Amino acid sequence: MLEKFRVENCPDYVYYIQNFLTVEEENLLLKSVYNVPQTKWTQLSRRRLQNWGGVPHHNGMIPEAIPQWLQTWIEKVAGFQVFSHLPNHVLINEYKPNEGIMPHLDGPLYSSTIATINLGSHTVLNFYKSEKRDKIAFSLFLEARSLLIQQGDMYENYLHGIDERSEDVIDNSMVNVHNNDLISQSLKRGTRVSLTIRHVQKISKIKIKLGR
Ligand SMILES: O=C(O)CCC(=O)C(=O)O
Repeated sequence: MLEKFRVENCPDYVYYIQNFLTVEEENLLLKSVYNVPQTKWTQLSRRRLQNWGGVPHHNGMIPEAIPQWLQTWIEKVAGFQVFSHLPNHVLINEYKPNEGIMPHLDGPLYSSTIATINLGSHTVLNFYKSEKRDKIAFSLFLEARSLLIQQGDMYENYLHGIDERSEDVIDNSMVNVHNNDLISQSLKRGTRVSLTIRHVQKISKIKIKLGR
C-alpha cells in the first residue's frame, strides 16, 4: 500500500505522502495542539514541544493516556502497517522561522519506525551519515499537511536535523522533489508544527491517568 509513496535516491526506507491531511483536518489538529494548558509546553532555546504518552526515559517511560484527538491520528498512520508495535508516544514540536533542531539520531529509546505529520509550514529536513556529520548527505522537502515515514537504515544510521533559517531554496539535494518548477524557488518559512509518532520500547509499570 505504501510502495507508491517510497522515496528513491535515499537509503531504505522513506515514504512521503503529500496532502495526507486536508486543510480542514490541518486546522482542526492545529486548534487541538494550541488548545492545551500552557504548562503542557516545554520551552527550549530554539523551539518548544509537547510530550504525549509520557516522557521517554532510558529507565522506562511512565505511560500517560493519549487524548483522542491524537489517538485518531496514531491509528490512521498505524493503518499503513509500518509499525511492529502500536505507537505509544507523540512528540509535538513547534518551530518559528529561524528555529530548527541540531542533527541527531533518535536512538534505542524508540522502535525503528518514525511517522511525522507536518502542519502549518514547509521545512527542509537534512540527513547526515553518522561518520560525516559536517556534510549534508541529502535532504527532504516537507510540505504542510504531508506525512513522512522513516524506518530501517534511515532510522538507524542517518542523523537528521533542521537548519535555523527563515527561508529555503529548493534544490536537487531534496530527493523527494519531482516538480522541476519548484527548483531554485525560495520559500519563506512560517510556523511549523510537527507531530512525531513513535513507539517507546521501555515502559515503566507505574500508570498516570489524565484528568486527575
Ligand atoms: O520536527 C521534525 O520533523 C523533527 C523532530 C525531531 O527530529 C525530534 O524531535 O527528534
